[in-house]
Amino acid sequence: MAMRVLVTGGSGLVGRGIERVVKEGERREGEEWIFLSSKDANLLSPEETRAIFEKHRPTHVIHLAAMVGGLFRNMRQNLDFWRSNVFINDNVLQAAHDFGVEKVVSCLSTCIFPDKTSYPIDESMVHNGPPHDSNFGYAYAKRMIDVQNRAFFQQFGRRYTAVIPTNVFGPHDNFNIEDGHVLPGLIHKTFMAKKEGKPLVVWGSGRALRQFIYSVDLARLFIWVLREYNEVEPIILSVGEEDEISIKDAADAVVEALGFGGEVIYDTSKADGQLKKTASNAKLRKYQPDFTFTPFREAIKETCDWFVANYDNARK
Ligand code: NAP
Ligand code: GFB
Repeated sequence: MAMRVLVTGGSGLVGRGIERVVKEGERREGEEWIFLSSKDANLLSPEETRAIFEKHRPTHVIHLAAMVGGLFRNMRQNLDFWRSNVFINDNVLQAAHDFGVEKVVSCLSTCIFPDKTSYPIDESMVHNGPPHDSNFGYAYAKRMIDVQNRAFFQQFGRRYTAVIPTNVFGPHDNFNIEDGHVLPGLIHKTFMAKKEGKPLVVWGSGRALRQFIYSVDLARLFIWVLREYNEVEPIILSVGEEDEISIKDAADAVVEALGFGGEVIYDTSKADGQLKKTASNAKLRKYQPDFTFTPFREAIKETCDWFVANYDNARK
């Protein structure tokens, strides 16, 4: 029987990427894909969560809905990130089980790994020590998804799993400068600096290292996981260690993409967060040796072009 896929968090950065690739050909004959926003159901409410599962009776779930933010929002709201995400995750996973959903693919993040760790980080290390202090609320809430998946398998034989994306960027991101992630923040700030003839202020030293994955590439890998990946253990979805770049490299790419010619200043009074969280994609490569990622500068250009063209309606 063809899948009926419920995508929680379908209106966000990752959800919109999945919606795009589904519409562009990934959807198979007879499949139904339903993309939810919080207007369809507030997943903090067990009743609203059950009602939306009752309404759609999905066979599969991609669970993206979460309270999400960049380094600085996490540093301000660790309790909110913990509570909201634990409630949303428990409501969704329990409803999936109660309504007999065959498979759920949830979402962790490479920023939830132990702060003190050897490199490269791999999937076996999720619980090997406390996460970085900047986002411990979010990190522990996300780790509980993995705990719950293992418990659902042991107690009920459920094959619920999770992916571990690295930092994601792309169209439909949250471009809010205070709350968002680094790339949308830099795109928004560079756009404003160019318009106002002011310097671009990059926060931190620019020395922190990150791996970035384009939302459209992540979307393709997500659909492959939904269809083909059958482990309960999570899988890292990231570009390779060799594609890790500095925040300065990222800023330079945004400056080039937007044609900004002004001064770039580094405000070192602002935190760098984790200096590195280098993740290995060896497990992904074992399954998908030929997958090709969009070149970073090409993806940045596409994202900047989208932002400029959709400035009025973008989340910012
Ligand atoms: P996003 O753009 O902020 O989207 C969040 C989504 O969750 C939105 O669709 C939002 O609905 C929904 N949502 C939030 N609270 C909700 C609630 N109470 N009830 C129902 N829906 C709710 O986030 P994203 O970047 O796409 O992240 C998607 C997933 O990827 C998350 O699980 C996140 O932890 C994970 N992830 C993201 C990154 C990254 O760099 N962005 C990296 C690793 C993992 P509304 O549109 O109605 O607000
Ligand atoms: O994407 P980001 O906010 O989160 O990146 P993390 C923070 C890094 O970018 C720090 C620098 O080194 C900042 O100093 N940075 C420079 C900026 N300019 C800016 C700017 O304008 N905005 C922002 N936000 N940063 C997050 C976790 O860590 O990773 C979340 O806190 C989430 O939980 C996310 O999982 C994927 O990569 O540091």
